Amino acid sequence: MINCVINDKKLKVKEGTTILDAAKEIGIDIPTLCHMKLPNFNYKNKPSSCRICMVEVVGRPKLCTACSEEITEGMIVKTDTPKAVEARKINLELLLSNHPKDCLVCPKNLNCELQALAEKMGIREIAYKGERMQHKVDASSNSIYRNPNKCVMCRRCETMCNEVQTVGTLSGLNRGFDAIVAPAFNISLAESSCTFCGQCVAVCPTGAIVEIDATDKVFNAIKNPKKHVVVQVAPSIRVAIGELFDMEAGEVTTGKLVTALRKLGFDVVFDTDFSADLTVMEEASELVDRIENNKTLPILTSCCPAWVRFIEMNYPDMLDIPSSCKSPQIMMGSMVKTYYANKTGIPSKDIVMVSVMPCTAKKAEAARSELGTKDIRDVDYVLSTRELGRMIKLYGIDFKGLEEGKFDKLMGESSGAGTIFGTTGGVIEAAIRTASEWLTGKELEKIEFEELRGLKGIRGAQVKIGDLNLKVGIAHGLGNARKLLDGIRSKKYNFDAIEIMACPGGCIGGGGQPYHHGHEEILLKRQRALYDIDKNKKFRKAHENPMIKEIYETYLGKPYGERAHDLLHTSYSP
Ligand code: HC1
Ligand code: SF4
Repeated sequence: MINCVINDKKLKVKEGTTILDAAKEIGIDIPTLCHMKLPNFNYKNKPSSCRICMVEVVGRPKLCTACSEEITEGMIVKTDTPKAVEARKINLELLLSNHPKDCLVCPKNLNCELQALAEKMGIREIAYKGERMQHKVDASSNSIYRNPNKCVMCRRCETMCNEVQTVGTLSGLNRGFDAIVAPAFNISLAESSCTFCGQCVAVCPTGAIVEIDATDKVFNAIKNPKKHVVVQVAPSIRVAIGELFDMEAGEVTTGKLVTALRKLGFDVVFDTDFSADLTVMEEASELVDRIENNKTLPILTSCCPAWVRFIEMNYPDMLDIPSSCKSPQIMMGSMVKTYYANKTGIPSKDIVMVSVMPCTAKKAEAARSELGTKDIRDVDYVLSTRELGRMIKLYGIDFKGLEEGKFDKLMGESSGAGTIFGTTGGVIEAAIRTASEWLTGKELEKIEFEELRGLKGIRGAQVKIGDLNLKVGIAHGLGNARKLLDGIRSKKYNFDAIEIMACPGGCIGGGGQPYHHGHEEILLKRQRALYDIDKNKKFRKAHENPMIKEIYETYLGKPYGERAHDLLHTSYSP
């Protein structure tokens, strides 16, 4: 341990601790804009680009940046001297001078870390006026909107895209006023290698990278008397949306969410947890088929669209591995436009299917040409958790005080298996609960597969199913997915079944979720809440869900059968 003094307070810290982290240990919050570190998820940003965290080290003529400077034995640090505070303020003023001042209409209004710093540091006028950078905005994709004029060059997005996700779409270009973070040669995101995972969106401190907003389109559909608007909510929304309404992370808000959606005017509210159960039925059938008939293994889960785009672009030779199952969001859309349309007699052309997803890639997934026809899409519009939050606020709905509503019957009941889809490890655990009982013909003694849980980036476990030792691999974050796929190619890894989710943590950490602003505990609370919901569910295996049984008996026929194939499966192309 190393001794130091910060603002007259003595403390001991571990070797390698930065001044910023040491100060945090004793409750001193040094402001910063570029800093980003999530130890459980094993990532941190390149330090000291914003130069907001200036502090004085006694005996040194120059100030230093607290995020990059490590504590040394006997170091005396002062974070609150006029010299340090003044330097921080000047650096912030310089950033603000080159920033559009349209906070009132910015998508990040009240969520912007730059705005919050300006308020915290008492900025009341723009000190340096004059020239400003001028870049074109990029609205080329269905998912992500880039406005480089709001970029503060903190490079968090670049770190996420290159080091965590290893996609390599975003990097620093040009110098001086022309400096931006953008795809190579400044091509548009739609033309680039972007997977639309939205991890750049999740960490951008300003409004430089945000989701494409679909709220107006959804309001217009709701207002249109000729349209019947059906909405579905993804598993991880219910444990995160409360954060937008001053509730604790991980507070379960399922019933309030349903009531809020009805108040907004949606005609029918279905649960993506139901279609996650449907996915389990199909995916577990496919797994059993591949095992029993010696077909291609490993099987890879295919519900995460950023991950699907990643394998299509980077591993085109491995496209026989992913399951052919559509994702739960698309399965729901497909069932609504067929099964629900048949049952109700409402023509599918008059039904608008809206999804609320924690994810920006789900917007791009809904637009994939093979998922529907030109006129009748499986899913029409996708809202992020944040967009739904804005809609609820616009209508002045007191979310916290809402009574508990219930999903509509036909596709609203789910098992705990469907719910845990929202966390890393949950999709494969859900599939194994069902596959295991089908393969052995026996009821599981223990439903929870603890060995598949946790947050390690790449995990492997052996699951005993009768005489079979199923080798299961799990990766979350595309960088880990890359390592796993490379390991399969090189035969370093030998798995039978694999789950990959593009976002660190799975959908709980999706690019459309309420901003966690670097508080890792938020992701952990969301994860715990999903496992709690599962624990308290009446049914915990997809094949026991009575609504799932009914849909197969009355409409789909056999799982993995002909009609199920038509409606619930897809194919991939490089
Ligand atoms: Fe997900 Fe999924 S779990 S991909 O993480 O398979 O987005 O929550 O809806 O489709 O069910 C996301 C979440 C979500 C799908 C399901
Ligand atoms: Fe990179 Fe994901 Fe952002 Fe695309 S969405 S630029 S892949 S971090």
